[in-house]
Amino acid sequence: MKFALVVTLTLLGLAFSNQISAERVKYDNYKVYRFIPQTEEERQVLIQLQESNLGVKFWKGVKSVGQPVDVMVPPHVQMDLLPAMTRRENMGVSVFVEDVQKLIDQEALTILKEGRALDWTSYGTLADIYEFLDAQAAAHSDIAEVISIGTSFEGRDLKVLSISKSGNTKPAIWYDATIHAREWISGATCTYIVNELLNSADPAIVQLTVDFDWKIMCVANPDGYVYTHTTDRMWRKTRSNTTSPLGCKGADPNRNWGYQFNTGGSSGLPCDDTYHGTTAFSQVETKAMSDYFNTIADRAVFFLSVHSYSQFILLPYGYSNTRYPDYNEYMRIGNAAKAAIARRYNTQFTVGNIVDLLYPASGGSVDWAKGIHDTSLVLAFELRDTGRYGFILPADQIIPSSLEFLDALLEMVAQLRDRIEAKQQPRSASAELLMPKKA
Ligand code: 0X9
Ligand code: ZN
Repeated sequence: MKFALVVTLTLLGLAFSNQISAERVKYDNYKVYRFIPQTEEERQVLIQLQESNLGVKFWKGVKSVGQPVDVMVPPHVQMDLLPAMTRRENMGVSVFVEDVQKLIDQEALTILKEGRALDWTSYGTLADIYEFLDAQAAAHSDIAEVISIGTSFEGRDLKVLSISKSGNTKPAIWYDATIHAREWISGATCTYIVNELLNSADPAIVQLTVDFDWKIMCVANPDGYVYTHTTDRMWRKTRSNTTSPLGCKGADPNRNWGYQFNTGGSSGLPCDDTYHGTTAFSQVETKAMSDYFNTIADRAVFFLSVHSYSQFILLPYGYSNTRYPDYNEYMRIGNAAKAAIARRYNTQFTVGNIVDLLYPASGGSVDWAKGIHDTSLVLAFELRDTGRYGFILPADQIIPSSLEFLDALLEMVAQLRDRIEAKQQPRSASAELLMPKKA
């Protein structure tokens, strides 16, 4: 009890100081611990810690017994927390990140210099990424354009790069990244893929834009992304106002979609990282994305949402592990993508249902795409790494991560092509899968 009180009070103080300070949030001597609960009781302890949610930030939420949980812990809590946790005999504890601020500082040295174009050896700001997208669209204006699908809470354009050699008649692929602001590798990989789609001479890559139209949103949460550059590298949510008297901002844009909204694995508390918002699509960003997807849903064959970290290929649903008719087909394609990734650098991804691999999480974008539109293929990715650097993946991994992800993309699209061909043969099972259902 005493322990809980001390932790609560110190963390409350921390929550306040973080909220009211307009300065950069610093993480000096914050450590990331990896806990591996060995019993249900130990798992419950972690859930309680997660629910306290004051200053201790879960980089990866509590899963099942035996599965790792990564928790970022402020220095003054480490002394209280660690003895309490390690008193539990079996709980595996190791330090994964010694000093979060050191990683952030190292990364800051590699942020793209002002006025330089993206080169995928450093992370770009939102301005860099938007400039790149605009320049690419201008240079390929016969087949590409940047569409503003709306405006973010803070008034920024929500940009989708549209690539179509067909006059928008071909099957379409939706691909979004950085819906969670701190997951920088997802946005960097996304611009790398855009560059390949528009500039590569490799026939296999050229074919990707011959057979499909692409709608690509490399920064789905621009306000949050800017905030990770200016103020808090560990920010996840949007930046909208909430009713919180503490002044907490933002909702989790991957808990805010309108299918099985608020049915578990999301929070009603505005200060939480998984706050689902007041209603489904309360966030202008998810509203704009879903409105736009509605306009292409009848020819969309793939809804792809890319996050980091953990190296997972995730199948819907996140609200429950309900199996659907094409579940095994999704597993097969996921496993083919996993094998394609491993071929290059032997990077190991794990394939499976969101609930089975992670935790229940309702209101996610892939649940909406699958549940409302039954888009032919719906997958979420969690890119590198498995926790050594977590969200602060060094920039020298942008290119390798992008190359292996491109391999996965080529494989998944090859699978889609097979299904389109199978569609020519009436009554085939695959053909059924490819026919989009009306909302
Ligand atoms: O919890 C999430 O939203 C994702 N993990 S992350 O660490 N990147 O935040 C998992 C996405 C799974 N998708 C759904 N829950 N629908
Ligand atoms: Zn994410």
